[in-house]
This record gives sequence, structure tokens and C-alpha cells, in this order.
Amino acid sequence: MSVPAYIGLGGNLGDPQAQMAQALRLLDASDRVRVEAVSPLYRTPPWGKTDQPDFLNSCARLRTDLDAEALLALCLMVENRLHRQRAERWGPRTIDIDLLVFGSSRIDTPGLAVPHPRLTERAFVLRPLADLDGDMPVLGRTVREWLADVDAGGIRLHRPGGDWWRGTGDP
Ligand code: GSY
Repeated sequence: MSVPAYIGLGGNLGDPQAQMAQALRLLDASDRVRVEAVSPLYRTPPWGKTDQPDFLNSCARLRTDLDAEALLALCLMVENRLHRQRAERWGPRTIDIDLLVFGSSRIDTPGLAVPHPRLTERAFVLRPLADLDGDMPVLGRTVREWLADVDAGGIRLHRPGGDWWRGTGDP
């Protein structure tokens, strides 16, 4: 388990908190991945297409011995297992899992770009990511520095702490 990897989770259809919690439990149940830390859960105004419900968003730091492509494939499997629904590109969705950062890797292939190219402009990612590792350098600045440059005004704390995703039942 050597590489720290950061993912962003979000959703605004159905029961996003339950879907994100189950996604984290499914990832943690893999013997190749450990969920090391999870940010608080935030209610965030929609970004991009604004005439849709608020999202819930969070970030998590994982440890994995998978490579970035395999971790992304696992995240997509988890989304599919949770019956992800998404009708339009920037529209509402039940669950979204984005691979944000994978160690110090910079990858830019047709299927995968890390660090995530829109990370530095999205307050709904930077706010929870700063809770996990505000001093982490990403694309030349720290997460906290990027956060200071975006409008995070509409973001509200929904569930404090890093344990909101832990359940008692099956993953
Ligand atoms: O992958 C991002 C999905 N998404 C979100 C989101 O997760 N949160 C907010 N607040 N707005 C969003 N717009 C899109 S697309």
C-alpha cells in the first residue's frame, strides 16, 4: 500500500450521502485499497449547469498498490455497482467519483488526466481537499492557495468529521 491517492465524491440525486458512504465502504473492502481519511461532507451549489439541485461533496485520501488506471477502473466499477444515473454531461447524478491526485504522478492520456484538470477551479473539490491536506502541492500551488482564489461562499457543512461514511452493515 504505497501510493496516496485522492478522490472526490459527489451526487445530487436519490440519497447522495448513502451512495457516497457505500462507495467508500466498497473501495475500502478491496484488498488493494485502504480508505485512510475522509473529509467532512459539504452541501455545495451546482457548478457548471446551475439549474439543478445542490450537491453533497466530499474527498477521501486512499492508499493503494494499484496503478492509477486500475484505481480509476475500480472507481468506475463502484459507480456502476451503485447504479450510477446521469442523463447529461454536467447534469444531475446519483454518484460521481473522480480521481483527483495520484501520488506525484502527472498523467494525461485519453482516458485519464491526473491531477484532475478542473480541480483548481472547483470550490466543491478544494474545500474538502483542504480539510484533508491543505498543504499538499498540486499543479504548482498548495490546495489552500488554490482554495483562496475560488468562491467557496455557498458551501455549507452538512456532516462534520471524517466518520460519516462508516456503517455497520455490509459494504
Ligand atoms: O464531477 C463533478 C460533478 N459535478 C458537481 C459536483 O460534484 N458538485 C457541484 N457542486 N457541482 C457539480 N457540477 C458537476 S458536473
